[in-house]
Amino acid sequence: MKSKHIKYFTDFKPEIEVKSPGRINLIGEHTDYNEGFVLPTAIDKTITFKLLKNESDTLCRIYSETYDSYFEIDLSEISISQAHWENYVLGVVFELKSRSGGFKGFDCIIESELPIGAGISSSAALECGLALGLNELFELNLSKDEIVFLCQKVEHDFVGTKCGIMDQYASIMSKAGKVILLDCKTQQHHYINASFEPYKIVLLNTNVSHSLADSEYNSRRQECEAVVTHIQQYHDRVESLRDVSLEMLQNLKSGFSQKLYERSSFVLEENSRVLTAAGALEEGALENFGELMYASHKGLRLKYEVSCPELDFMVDFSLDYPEVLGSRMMGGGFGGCTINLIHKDKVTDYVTAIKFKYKEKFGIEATAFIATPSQGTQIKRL
Ligand code: GAF
Repeated sequence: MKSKHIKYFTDFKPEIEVKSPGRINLIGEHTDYNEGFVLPTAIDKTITFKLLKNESDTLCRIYSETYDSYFEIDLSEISISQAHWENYVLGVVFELKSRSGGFKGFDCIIESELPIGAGISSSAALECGLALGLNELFELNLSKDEIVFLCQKVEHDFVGTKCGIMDQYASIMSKAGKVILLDCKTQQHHYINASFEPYKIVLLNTNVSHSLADSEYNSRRQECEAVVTHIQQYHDRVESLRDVSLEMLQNLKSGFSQKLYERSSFVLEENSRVLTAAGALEEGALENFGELMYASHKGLRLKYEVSCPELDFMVDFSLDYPEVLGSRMMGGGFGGCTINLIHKDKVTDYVTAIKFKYKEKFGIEATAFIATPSQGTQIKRL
């Protein structure tokens, strides 16, 4: 990286600072792109953006120590980059510019506390933080909802992951101390107190990220869509798996493979688990909540097939520990973190024990941290 850039960005006087959080999801995996339910919230780890308009009509300069990167964008010709992470930035700039004539050159520093590939959605934090920051810097007046969908589009078109809206929604809309029960079909949402006392939400990072993640993610989405297309021949009001009942699936299962039946029945069951889990949380029935987390993992592992040996090991390990109420893989799968509810007095001992056994089995250091349900994106004019 050229030192003149580092020097410039060291003396930089930003106009806007944005803190954009990662997210956890208590339950409801692979349901969002099927227009189902999820129960996520933002966490207390963020990506920080510092932004300043420059004098140019077309030049944007992006600097990041975390990503060990400096690059420039020419607003008159934005195209997909070979450097994977740059595409999140390029995509946001492309989408904002195509929606607004008032978009000009800017300079930006990006620093992150979010581990990449951990399943806590550093990608949505990156897109959403930048989009909201630029929205404020250039007074583009896009609503938060518009930004959610713009960032999802960036992920589809620039990054190639055909994701749902959960991550962007959680990163932007979360409230401190709450989880969001989000209906991904209507975007109706309801905040629920995240009162897990005396349990803590602990993330255990396998520190593996299997390369299948992106391609398998997109193929799961296609599998679900194939089932919907088949069912639509008989039920014309069906738009997504959200509109399908278990009875409909069973009646029509001769029209698709057993594998597709497993995939789609998982989605239907997971949707129903989210609603039951939200009710359990409101009633303080935490043991029920924990059981639903285990059931979610079982479905993700056996029916949806998005888990991996490292995640399964962590979840299985917890079964012998009564201080763990629930444990499951979180996010897209094939690596990243498990999310666990662990009694606050036992967190340290439990984490020590699992790290030791995990290292013995896989030769990899697991990492752990307590996640606190936190406020969504915060923007300051400086
Ligand atoms: C990833 C995606 F980005 C989300 O949209 C969601 O589908 C999740 O995987 C699985 O629940 O985080």
